[in-house]
Amino acid sequence: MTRTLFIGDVHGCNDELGDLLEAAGWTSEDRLVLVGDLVAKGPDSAGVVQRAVELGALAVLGNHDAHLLEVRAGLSKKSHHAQVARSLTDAQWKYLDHLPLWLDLPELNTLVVHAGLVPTVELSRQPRHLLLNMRSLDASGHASMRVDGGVPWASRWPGPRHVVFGHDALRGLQQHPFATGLDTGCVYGKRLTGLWLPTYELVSVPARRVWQQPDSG
Ligand SMILES: [Mn+2]
Repeated sequence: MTRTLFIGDVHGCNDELGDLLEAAGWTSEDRLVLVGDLVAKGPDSAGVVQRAVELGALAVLGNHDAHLLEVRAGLSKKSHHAQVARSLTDAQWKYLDHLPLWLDLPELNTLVVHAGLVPTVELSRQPRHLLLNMRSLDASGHASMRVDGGVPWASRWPGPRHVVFGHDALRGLQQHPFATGLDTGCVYGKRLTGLWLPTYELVSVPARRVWQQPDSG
């Protein structure tokens, strides 16, 4: 079976992405899947998207990728994202334009989403803003973007499909029976993490520096 390497939130950390591909022993015979938030916060968003284009990587849309598309559409004016928007080529925009909210990889019995899935809701009815932003389920089972006052949504995901996701750098690596969270805060100076399927082998590399302070949005 084709090996597939899933990689957590890159956030413009293109050098670390290269480091991780090398450390993992990824080759062009393998498949590559990015769990969203390719862009923003880090030093080289355009470089990350360019690498994704060139390597034929699959990816899902993250909240920051979505925000960048909104900036281009004139729906948002966040200055950092506007700066990133000016750096992208037409081919790179086209790649971001086509990112799905989730990926279904039946041959691996796996789903990929940026932030989370509400366990009680069927896939086609999952609200977009939750797919892009949720982190927890509160005591009543309602989805929440917060990390306090609730449990990680993935700890309640019943399977049988395994879900690979990102977005929750505060909690870091999450390994639940039917879900793996891969955002280990590279852009905050921590690590960039990958997961090989079907073996479930983890690989990670350190950030080259702190690119952004965690509380700065
Ligand atoms: Mn995110």
